[in-house]
Amino acid sequence: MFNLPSHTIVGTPFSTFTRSITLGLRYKGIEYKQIATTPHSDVADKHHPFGMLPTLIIQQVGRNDVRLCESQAIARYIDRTVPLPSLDLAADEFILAAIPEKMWEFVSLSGSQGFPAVEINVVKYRVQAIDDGTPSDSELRASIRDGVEELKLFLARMEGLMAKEGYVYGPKLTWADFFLYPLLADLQATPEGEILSERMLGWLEVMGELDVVKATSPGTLAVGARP
Ligand SMILES: N[C@@H](CCC(=O)N[C@@H](CS)C(=O)NCC(=O)O)C(=O)O
Repeated sequence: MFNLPSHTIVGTPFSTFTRSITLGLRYKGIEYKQIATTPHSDVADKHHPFGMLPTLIIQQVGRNDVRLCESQAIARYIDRTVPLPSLDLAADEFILAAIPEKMWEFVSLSGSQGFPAVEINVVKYRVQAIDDGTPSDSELRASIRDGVEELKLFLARMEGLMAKEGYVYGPKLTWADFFLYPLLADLQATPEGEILSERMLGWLEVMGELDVVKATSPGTLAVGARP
């Protein structure tokens, strides 16, 4: 293996986008340091033009550091520098997808539709209510009812893009799994996890057996952590 640069990921393990990247880094055997910070902290602002998470800092001897943000751009960097084991759908591996790029479609939908549907509209309110001890469970359920209905739609649509068993694309683990997993692991850790279908629960179980999933769970909602 050629000499890889050093890598530092800026983002709390609680951040779902950050976890998608640490899942990929670990799966590819890329060592990294992690600066566990929240969005819009001084350190997040210093490394990301919009103060968001994550940023990957790539340090190469004799060269200026590169700061790479946007998780899909980081995933492309990881794939280019360490192609194997692959997290892509090769032309002969896809099951449901008509073309390998469908995997990136799934990734993009997980971020653009899934993050708001899971985290912003539902999980965030539930966690706040747990931490504050108010509103009551029934008041909270009433206030997030619309969000939960939207979330059911999101889950059904994503499930429609998935193979019937195994990973998102059946036997082949891909970035699609790593981008959806942190969101649904958070959802499962809340009472609203009750809306998860049998297929999604089965998928979460399969994912939960991966070493990289176990290794990236400290600091997440599922183990009771906070940002
Ligand atoms: N498109 C970005 C989204 C990253 C993102 O939304 N990260 C969350 C934390 S998981 C964040 O920084 N939120 C703060 C904000 O939206 O201002 C990516 O793919 O990296």
